[in-house]
Amino acid sequence: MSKFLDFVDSQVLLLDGAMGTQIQGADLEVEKDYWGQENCSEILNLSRPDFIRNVHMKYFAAGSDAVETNTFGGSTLTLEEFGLGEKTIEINRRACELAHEAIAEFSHDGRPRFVIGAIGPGTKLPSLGHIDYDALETAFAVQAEGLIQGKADAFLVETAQDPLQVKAAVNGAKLAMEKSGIILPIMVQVTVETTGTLLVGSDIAAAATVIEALGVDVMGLNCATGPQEMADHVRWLSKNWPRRISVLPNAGLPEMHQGHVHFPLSPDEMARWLERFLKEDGINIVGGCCGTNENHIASINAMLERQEGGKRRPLPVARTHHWIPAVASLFQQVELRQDNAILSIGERCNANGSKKFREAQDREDWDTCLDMAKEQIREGSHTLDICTAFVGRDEIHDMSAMLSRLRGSVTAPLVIDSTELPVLESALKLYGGKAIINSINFEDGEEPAHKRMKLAKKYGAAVIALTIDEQGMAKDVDRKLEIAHRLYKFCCVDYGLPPSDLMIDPLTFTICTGNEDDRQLGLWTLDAIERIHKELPDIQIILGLSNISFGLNPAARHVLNSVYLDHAQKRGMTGAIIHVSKIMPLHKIPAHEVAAAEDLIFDRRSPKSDAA
Ligand code: THG
Repeated sequence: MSKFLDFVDSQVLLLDGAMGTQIQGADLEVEKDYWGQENCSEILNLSRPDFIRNVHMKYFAAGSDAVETNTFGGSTLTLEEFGLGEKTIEINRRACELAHEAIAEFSHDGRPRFVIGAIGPGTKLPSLGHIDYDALETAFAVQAEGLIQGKADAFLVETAQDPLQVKAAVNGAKLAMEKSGIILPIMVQVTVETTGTLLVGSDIAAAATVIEALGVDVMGLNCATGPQEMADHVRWLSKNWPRRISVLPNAGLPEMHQGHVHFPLSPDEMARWLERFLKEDGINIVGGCCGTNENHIASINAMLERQEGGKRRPLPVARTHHWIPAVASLFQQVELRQDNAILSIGERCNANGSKKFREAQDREDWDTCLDMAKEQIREGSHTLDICTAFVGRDEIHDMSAMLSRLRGSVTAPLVIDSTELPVLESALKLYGGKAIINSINFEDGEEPAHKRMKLAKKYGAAVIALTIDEQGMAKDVDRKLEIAHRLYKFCCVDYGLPPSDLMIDPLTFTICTGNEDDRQLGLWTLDAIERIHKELPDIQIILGLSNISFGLNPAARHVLNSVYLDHAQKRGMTGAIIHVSKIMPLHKIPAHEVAAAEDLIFDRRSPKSDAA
């Protein structure tokens, strides 16, 4: 593991205060110091290295264990706004060097000190359609390359307002690490506004769900508000987030004083709040954002030293957390295991599963498609399956049209249903939530499954996996089990997908063909569900429920679907692709209809059942 993470695990780490506050308080000249570009602080790394180095030294002198590089606006895209895109690597490398030079000035005391490569959000948010994913990822990759060249000890993706931007920044950093062969820890800090959500509307649980799936080392909060307004979100992280936590508040909520922005919290007030987070919430990294300066950091440092009565930093306070496996939309988290219920996946936004959807899609009546999505949520769908595969139409175009509308207007997480890899990837690039990929299988061997798992890991998605292999769809119980175990090994052992994010679909076929060979298919699927649940208790098990009843009239389908769902759930199924409003509780179905459905399901033949 890295020296930086070793430090964080053995003692609370003090980061620095704001760079912006220091820059604003200085007497800098637009032409000379900013080369005529007053809003580009990153120029100072080249034009006034003495000034930036000195800011870092002030923070180290105040007690910081680490400082953030002056690279908040250092992605190629942001620098391009000032005609400096070409200098991205140089600016980021130089910024790190300045922080290292400041550290060198303190080498006499032998204390470890770190350089944290700051990566701000830029000015364009992908979930709002300002910029596309690829352009953003590339811009962050170049910035990260510069930070690596300057020998940053970790990346800090900070002041994040859009989870999709976080994905681009984290993946950009990973690309740069792959290119250089150097692995650094990644921290992500989100900015929760006074509204209680990120700018694009994500609550802390939604943001954490997305960020956890990216495999970062630290999650935290910075900017927008003071510590008081952050307290609920810090508490949420403390109780839920499975890894390390950082908290860098502003010095209170900004106030306007005679045309000037003023941050009200004194250094001591700031230190008291952080002490509370330290003791009550077990946070690992502290520091300050807007309005904090070296006096705030000195106060926080004194507070840390008081904890152990000496010069030693305190250990992070142990906390117990409970991470709940979930997926997320841009707005909220949805747990993959529902209490006494299945995770319902709305089936109707599917070109093959609904005539109404197919026709609306064909005339590009996206409002109607969107209404069908919203209606399913009103009816109680927890998530929505989206499939735009339609012969003669461009599936990527249609999926993108749907996703770019759904992502900002439905609160349910999305299930991307496509057999085409490029369709899956283009959808994931549009989606700021944690999606579910539907699906992978081994029909054409492992190569297609490898490609899909790489997407799942890169964009942080859960995965539906079908019990289909090179020999075809598994029908009997043993074959379903054999493929389920192979899928588990492939996804969870080889790719490290959390078992709770693997949703195995043991596939049910219609039992209503009248063919002798098909009568037991539903029964075998129930037995397979029970055994998979027993042998792989942590994974999810789902079905496309309506398949069971193809061929019957609609009223009979609703009964059979409802009865089958009840049995499957009792055997251990955790989710299903369904038409929620057509599912009836069993006590509302006449007993003889339930019995007839069960005769079909369990292949009990009698004159009565053949009449059903
Ligand atoms: N497993 C997984 N994904 C899946 C399936 C599965 N995705 C597609 C499908 N199967 C699940 N979705 C549906 C959607 C609709 C219907 C069946 C399965 C359905 N529709 C009616 C019909 O075709 O008769 C309604 C038609 C209409 O409204 O026009 O039955 O198994 N992982």
